[in-house]
Amino acid sequence: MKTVYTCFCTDVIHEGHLNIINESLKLGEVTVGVLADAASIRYNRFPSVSLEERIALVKNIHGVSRVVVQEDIMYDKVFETLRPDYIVHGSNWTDEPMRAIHKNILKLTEKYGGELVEIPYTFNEKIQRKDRQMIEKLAMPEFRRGRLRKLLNMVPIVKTIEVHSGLTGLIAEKTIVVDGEAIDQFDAMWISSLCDSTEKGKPDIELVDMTSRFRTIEDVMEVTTKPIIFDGDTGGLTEHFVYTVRSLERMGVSAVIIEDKTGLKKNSLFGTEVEQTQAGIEEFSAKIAAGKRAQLSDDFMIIARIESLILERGMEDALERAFAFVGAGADGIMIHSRRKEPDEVLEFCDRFREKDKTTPLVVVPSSFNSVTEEELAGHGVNICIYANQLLRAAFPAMENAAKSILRHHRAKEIDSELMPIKQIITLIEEL
Ligand code: SPV
Ligand code: MG
Repeated sequence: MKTVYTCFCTDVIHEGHLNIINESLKLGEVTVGVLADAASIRYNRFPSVSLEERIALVKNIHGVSRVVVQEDIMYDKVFETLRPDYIVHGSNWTDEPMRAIHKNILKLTEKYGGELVEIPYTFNEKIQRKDRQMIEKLAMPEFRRGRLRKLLNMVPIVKTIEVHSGLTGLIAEKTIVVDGEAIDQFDAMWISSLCDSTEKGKPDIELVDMTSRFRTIEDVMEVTTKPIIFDGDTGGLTEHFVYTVRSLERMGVSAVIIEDKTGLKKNSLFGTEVEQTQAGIEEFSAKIAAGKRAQLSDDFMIIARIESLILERGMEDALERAFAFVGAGADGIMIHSRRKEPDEVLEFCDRFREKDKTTPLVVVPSSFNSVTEEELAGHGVNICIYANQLLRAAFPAMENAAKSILRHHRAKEIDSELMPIKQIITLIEEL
């Protein structure tokens, strides 16, 4: 009997999948691969049910002889180990990353033999509704909040991009790049105080109040499913911070990062060019402990950010603070620097990891931007935040458009650099 293999990357079984199984059964004995979580988040989205549940769903389908876990979205291991006579796949190859997968399967059938059988993709209103339900579920506070902790156990480094609006949220949510056979997308989003303030034409000095900051979170949440890390500045008064923790948890935010500064906060990238005061270890530890006491859910994280390197107080001070803040209950440590090179940050991470193997480490490589995610992960970093790049990309592009219109007294000259009108009017899908 011939062997047939098909892979499911889904949380629900609908008529499209049943059709694939029925067509596969006409060819031989059917093995179904269930795509592993880590591959699923790179290729598509975070699964809304566990791998075990997905396996059970597939096992229950009449006619399926065997279920295996497919670890990678590309089929190399499938061919090496199973050598199927037929690979059955939906014929939806028009966009990336499907095109890359198509290429990969064709390459492998050439090498190992076997035949790709394409089944017309079933897509109707009922299936579309199911798909939307899955996405909506991922966006719900209860489901979204705990996802950062899950990601920390799943990926070498949580790649986090700054967002400050619904539109930038969509970029973080949907941008996928295909590089040969590697597929990548961001894991999480950072609501930066710098970008949230700048977007509103305000300086980054805790002037934009929490109500407004929360409104930004809501705008992002409305159109995304990925977990959110909130830049909580200094956390404000401890008496206020405890309420902020509750509100963030309720909204479904995964983590807040607060920095050990006191008084008027200025952006860290000014360093010692402006007057900034670091909070005392005891004072800041008390704020963290109060936040942890106020927290209701298990999954929310309070991450302590250390400004000793920014304020040139030295490595020993940074390390002393890190261990003290972990002792006070911090769920993670962010170490910041504004040097051009990553050396001091990497040294901090190495020395921290000598004593603490588990507490998540967060790094924001804005000035030391030559460092790669892989290098950071190699030094024990768990979360890498690209804290301001989307806003810094947008401003010069918008200013350039404004100048061109002023110079030419019309908009024709800038048009070739702009998104086509057809694209902007269809960019946001209607329900
Ligand atoms: C932010 O993005 O607002 C940050 C990171 O806090 S930094 O601007 O580098 O201080
Ligand atoms: Mg900030």
